[in-house]
Amino acid sequence: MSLSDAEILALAEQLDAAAAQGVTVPQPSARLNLSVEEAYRVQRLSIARRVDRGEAVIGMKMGLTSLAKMEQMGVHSPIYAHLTSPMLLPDGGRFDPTHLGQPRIEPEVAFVLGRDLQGPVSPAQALLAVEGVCPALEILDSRYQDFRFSLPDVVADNASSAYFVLGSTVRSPREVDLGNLGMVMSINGRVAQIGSSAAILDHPARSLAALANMLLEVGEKLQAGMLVLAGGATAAVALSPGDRVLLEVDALGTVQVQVDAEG
Ligand code: 0L1
Ligand code: MG
Repeated sequence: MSLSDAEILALAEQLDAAAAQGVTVPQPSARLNLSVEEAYRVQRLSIARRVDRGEAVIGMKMGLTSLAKMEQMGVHSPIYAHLTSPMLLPDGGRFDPTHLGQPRIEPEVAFVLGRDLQGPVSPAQALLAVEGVCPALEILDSRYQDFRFSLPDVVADNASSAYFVLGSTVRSPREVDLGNLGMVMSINGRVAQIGSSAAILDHPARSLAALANMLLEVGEKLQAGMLVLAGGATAAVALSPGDRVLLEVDALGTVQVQVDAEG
């Protein structure tokens, strides 16, 4: 049986409050038969609450795009979520982990759209809408205990989004072959993950096209100027206070972020 509008709104309010306070809540699927479609309605309503508080939607992300991520989280298809203005940190910037319950980080590639992008599109067509590409780090924080969730649960939770950082150097996708770029993520000077852009749905442009095509199903499109995180190339790594993270991507350059130390 489908959820009522009141139940969908109540879930959006609960997840929005949990994200704002850095606390965990029970998974909706523990007591409700939430479909993926209903979970996206929860996600959109929770984002609408942020917009009401003055945040702007500045882009979108794809999640669960690599085999490593799908295996890590026990789910089997890519998902999308929304990026809002306070989530974007400057390259080399820092964040306070005290309002995050269980932060993790993963290496990504990001796109800056030069024009609107509406599905249906192929990966090559999707790339034509891209003005720039850069390395990116995504900081995740699930609103569910121990990152345990079903696919609808994590969709409702805006795909565990917390923060993201973009590299300062943005290249044209016409200058770089994005298909198999080496990616090395180091934490406190030690290599934590090694991957390839090929792990992002086989090619980051495939992920971008998949996003545009999924949005078409709900009558939406990506807009010029939007930022798009194509997805993690490896499993995510848990962060601790004081950690310094550096991502190096072949041909694209670097991006860095630091977790504030405790006290
Ligand atoms: O960006 C992602 O791939 C996150 C998707 C949600 C699963 C997770 O919390 O890692
Ligand atoms: Mg991600």
